[in-house]
Amino acid sequence: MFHLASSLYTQYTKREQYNILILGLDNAGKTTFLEHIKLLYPSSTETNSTAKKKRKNESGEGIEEEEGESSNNTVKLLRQKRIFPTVGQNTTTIKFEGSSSDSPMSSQFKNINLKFWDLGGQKSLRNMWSRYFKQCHGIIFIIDSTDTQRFQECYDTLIEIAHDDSWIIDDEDNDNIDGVMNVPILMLANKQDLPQAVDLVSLKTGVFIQLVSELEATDSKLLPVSVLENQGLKESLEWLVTRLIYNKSNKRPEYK
Ligand SMILES: Nc1nc2c(ncn2[C@@H]2O[C@H](COP(=O)(O)OP(=O)(O)O)[C@@H](O)[C@H]2O)c(=O)[nH]1
Ligand SMILES: [Mg+2]
Repeated sequence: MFHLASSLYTQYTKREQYNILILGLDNAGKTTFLEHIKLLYPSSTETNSTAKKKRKNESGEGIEEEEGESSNNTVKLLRQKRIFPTVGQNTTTIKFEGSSSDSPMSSQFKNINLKFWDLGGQKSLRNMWSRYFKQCHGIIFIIDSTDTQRFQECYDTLIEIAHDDSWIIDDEDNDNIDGVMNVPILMLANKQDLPQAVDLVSLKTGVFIQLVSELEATDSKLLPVSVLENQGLKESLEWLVTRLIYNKSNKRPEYK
């Protein structure tokens, strides 16, 4: 009885927090994505070592920020930021809100925090990713739609993620003994603002044609976006949050 009462208390007084990994090859737009999310949801908090490093103004990592964050013009603000290749990780937590209160999902979108990890995408850093799989509730995989030379590498990297041994979890919280990736994966075909970007249909029928069957039962979606121009960002995030909520019984959120 006490247990039931305390879990009800937790559910109604605390926010659900979902951890999301932002993955993809280097130069795909992962850090730009995170920076734009921070501008779109100004309640964000940086909680990581990168932020401290940045304040100390050490070289080689992170973003230099400029004045004027209160403006609504997030595209312009984003362009003022200087984004360097990520060496460590950037972490940000936002209070998520649906874009429209008329949406049938809007009541479900209440009291949700999203914690993002932007991990370095260079080949040498990718073997670190799996350390985060057990704690994550969802994955955003960003693809540079103009980098046709590396589509195969994107595909191979996605398959490696899906078949990683870390998904084999057998403890009292999670019972995923069959080793299938048990979190939703949102693939973003980024840089659609550029004329040389490959469109969604060509992406789906090209190298990625096998992907859906390779991802097996995993909840997945491939959407076109321009992270820099704020095209498709809120819609993408809403898809992901809907799937995180749907997957709640598989992968419980943290309560904060
Ligand atoms: N044109 C265009 N450039 C983008 C977009 N997103 C990111 N970029 C650029 O791609 C480069 C790499 O971005 P970054 O976020 O550092 O990639 P990361 O290595 O995946 O973190 C930067 O020069 C960004 O300005 C986009 O949607 N459109
Ligand atoms: Mg980066």
